[in-house]
Amino acid sequence: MSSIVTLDSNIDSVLRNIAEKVYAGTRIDNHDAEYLFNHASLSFVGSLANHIREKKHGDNTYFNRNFHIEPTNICLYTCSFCSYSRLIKKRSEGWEYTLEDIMDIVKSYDGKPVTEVHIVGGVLPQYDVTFYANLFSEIKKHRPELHVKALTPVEYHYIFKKDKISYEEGMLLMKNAGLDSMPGGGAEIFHPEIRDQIAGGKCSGEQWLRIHEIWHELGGRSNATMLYGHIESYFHRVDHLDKLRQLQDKTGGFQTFIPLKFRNQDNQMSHLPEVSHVEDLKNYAISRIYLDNFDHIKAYWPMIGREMAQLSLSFGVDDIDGTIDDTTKIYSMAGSEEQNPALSTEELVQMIRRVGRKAIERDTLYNVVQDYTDVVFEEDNLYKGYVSLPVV
Ligand code: V47
Ligand code: SF4
Repeated sequence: MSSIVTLDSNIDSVLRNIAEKVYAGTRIDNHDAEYLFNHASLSFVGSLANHIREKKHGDNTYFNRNFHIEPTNICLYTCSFCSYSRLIKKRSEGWEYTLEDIMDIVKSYDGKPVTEVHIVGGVLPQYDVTFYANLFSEIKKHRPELHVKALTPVEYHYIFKKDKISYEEGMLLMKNAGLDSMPGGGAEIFHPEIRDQIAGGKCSGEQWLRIHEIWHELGGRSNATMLYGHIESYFHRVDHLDKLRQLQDKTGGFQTFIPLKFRNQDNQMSHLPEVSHVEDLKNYAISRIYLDNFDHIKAYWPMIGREMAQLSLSFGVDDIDGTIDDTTKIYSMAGSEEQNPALSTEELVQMIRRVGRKAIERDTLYNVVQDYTDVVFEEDNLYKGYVSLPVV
């Protein structure tokens, strides 16, 4: 695929200037990004984002083989967008896994070719520093090569404060116990005007950023997210991206940025409508254009659905996460199209191929596990000569 944009002579001068910056490889500023959100067409931002995506990765589109473990869905916090948490009052509707329960889940993947376990869930007092340190070292003892991507600054801030240890001491302890990387959750919207209204008393934007910074200083890698499409304005989104870009300039420790679309089923913000697919694609594209120092932009398919994940690959996205194996409930409980998210490796590969991209299985740190370009599946013969193909 190639992306060539010819600039219409009638194009507004601000947009022309932004396009020239992008083609020259120059960074856009916050005003530019807000201008794109407010005034640019979908095709305009899409072309620029696709140009950057192809410059960085060509047609390569990454996925991995992973599973999630959510130790509990009961939580002390009360984030107003959360459909997943059962407050302590409704404890009977929730689950609280013991270390043994979690190890049984890990062991159920023995012999399967997964490379990553993603662990994240609610915040409760019994899941403390000792619990998680023991859990990480048990997983490593059992399956040393399995990458442990676990917990966010929401949990770390809570457990370190409870144990009266500093972020620095705490993150070092986690690293020594076996933590390999940190997922991007808990970021929501950093700006206090919004965060104070939606984040239910959990860690601040500054604390989220500081814990990632310390982790990066220890040599660790992590991801970053942004929960968009609720009560924030474009100013707040750009402010969020700005904070991430600044930290990335300092540490270089972020791998992937994952925009997360607010889903409105069964939460305290259910009265808000969800944003359109056009808005989703614009948001991916502008994130790709603005975050010039992030290698990857990920569309999380259990959240936006398979077809939107395919479309996003023309709007700056180069990664669609993993096989998941129906092990996360965060999005099905919030109203996602994907009620039982699980895709086989073949299905993920076909999803990527059917929009003309190359499927590359990666590990968590983006080392190539397998390039599927020349791999032929039985289904390829079945659909030979067909004009319309199924999504997967
Ligand atoms: O922080 C919760 C979001 C996040 C809703 O790092 C919601 O590879 C939309 O961060 N509508 C957790 N979003 C998930 C997460 C994640 C997912 C996949 C990959 C990675 C990675 C990280 O889910 C939370 C919150 O922002 N969330 N409720 C909702 N109703
Ligand atoms: Fe708890 Fe996370 Fe839900 Fe907030 S988003 S209530 S921290 S489980």
